[in-house]
Amino acid sequence: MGGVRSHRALGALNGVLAAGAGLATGELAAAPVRGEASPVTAVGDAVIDLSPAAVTRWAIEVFGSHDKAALRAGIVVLLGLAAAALGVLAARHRPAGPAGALAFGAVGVAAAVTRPGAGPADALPSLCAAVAAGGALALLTARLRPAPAAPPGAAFDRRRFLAAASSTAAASALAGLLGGRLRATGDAAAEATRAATVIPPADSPAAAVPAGASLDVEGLGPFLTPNRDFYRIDTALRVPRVDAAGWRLRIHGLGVARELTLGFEDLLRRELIERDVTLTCVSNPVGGDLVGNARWTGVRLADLLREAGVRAPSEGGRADQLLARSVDGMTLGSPVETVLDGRDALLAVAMNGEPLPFEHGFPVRMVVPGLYGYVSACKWLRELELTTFDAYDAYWVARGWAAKGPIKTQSRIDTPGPSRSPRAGTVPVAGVAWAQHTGISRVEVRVDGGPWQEATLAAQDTVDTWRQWVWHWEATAGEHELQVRATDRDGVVQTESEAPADDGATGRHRVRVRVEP
Ligand SMILES: Nc1nc2c(c(=O)[nH]1)N[C@H]1C(S)=C(S)[C@@H](COP(=O)(O)O)O[C@H]1N2
Ligand SMILES: [Mo]
Repeated sequence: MGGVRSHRALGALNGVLAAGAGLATGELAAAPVRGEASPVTAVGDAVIDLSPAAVTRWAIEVFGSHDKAALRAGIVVLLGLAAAALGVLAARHRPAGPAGALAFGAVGVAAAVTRPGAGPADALPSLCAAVAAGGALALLTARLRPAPAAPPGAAFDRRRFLAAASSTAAASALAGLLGGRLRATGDAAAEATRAATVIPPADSPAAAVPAGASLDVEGLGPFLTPNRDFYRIDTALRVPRVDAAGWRLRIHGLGVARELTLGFEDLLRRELIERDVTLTCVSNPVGGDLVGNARWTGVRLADLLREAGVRAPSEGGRADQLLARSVDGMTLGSPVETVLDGRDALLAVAMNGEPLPFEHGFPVRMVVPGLYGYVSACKWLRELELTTFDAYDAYWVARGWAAKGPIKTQSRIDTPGPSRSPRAGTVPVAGVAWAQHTGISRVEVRVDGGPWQEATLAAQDTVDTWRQWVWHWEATAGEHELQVRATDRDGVVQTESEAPADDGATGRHRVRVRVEP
């Protein structure tokens, strides 16, 4: 009986080894095609696209900026389990091995060729992966049987099996390493264009951040979020590495009198403005950290649209939606009226004084003060199409999110938190509040549901940025609940009703704090 069980375990091992061979071959074969065609990336991207909104929402909430790594790991684990089962099956019914490998390959091919910008060549990596996995499984399964010349009733040859298993593993490791090396070389070309990019000084620089905009309170982040700490939300399993030299932006569509096509250098030669804008994700839960503030440099989007002959709906223009498309097929739609209303909507080329990091959209992204990222902040931009909200639902809108996404007034307590227990006495309670393009006029804090107490506001940079605040609490020992609310410069108080709405979460941030005697 032990023989049967160990045979089963070896079958499972075969499946896992064959899957490894397939994945490594897929990575290697993707190198000359394109990164997006690698089976795991293509299937992962397709899973993201096909997932119901509730699932992606959950993934962003649970994994935040690590949702991609979690998905990749999930796919590999699931594939490993399925491959182990296939290996066990193949040990009994040999044809099941190649048949199963082909089935997995078909899923990879289907995912890869339906990705935005895919060509027929995108099918190759998954095909190669299927052939490698099927071949490896057939070979390893055969080794679980007695050698052809063995006397009848002989057990299988352990030594021959181990030799086949270890050479499969070694060949996979080699193919994987080579694939990784080739990909690094391809990325290096895009990295070189980014490294060579010199952003000219802005014609309209941002005013210096007022000295009083940053409060010196421990636990409060910097006023400008460093690029490496800036939150990242997108559906790209593999960050696009766009070569700026070949990049083009096309502006066309409804009501466009003169179509425009611009290269990266064309943008850099135009009038550049520099502005501080706080970006926020619609998925940011109350108290969450999917919000960041940066100094962006770029071209005024309104200038380009006017040049193309675009008019706002209030001026008789026919298009009410500006649809941005990225190189990875994402679509984001902003109201034309908002983009042309005089605010500093940008095609940004720099973030905090350096070319956009690849993760944040190199070479060019959109930034519109006052709109959530999913309806404005297109990264790796390649096309701007003028259309209507009736005619086209952008990516997230088609998945149940609101078509229009003005940012809701919010406030957050950054210190103290559940993880730091202050001592009784004067405790600074501090955080940030934002109401982009309107500005913050007041922040209040209360303890244990008591009366609202006015916090001290840090100096305002611009109405498009968040504002830090601090309140000095005479804390007594014990468990307490702190709560915060902000008021915008129109006098509107941040709503109390708690809703994880499809147009941005509302409610007030509460923090439980244990004060030590
Ligand atoms: N191409 C592309 N652009 C995108 C997205 C995306 O998935 N793909 N996500 C949007 C969303 S939902 C947000 S909140 C912002 C986040 O920008 P960041 O990652 O630079 O913080 O990018 C926006 N731009
Ligand atoms: Mo977002």
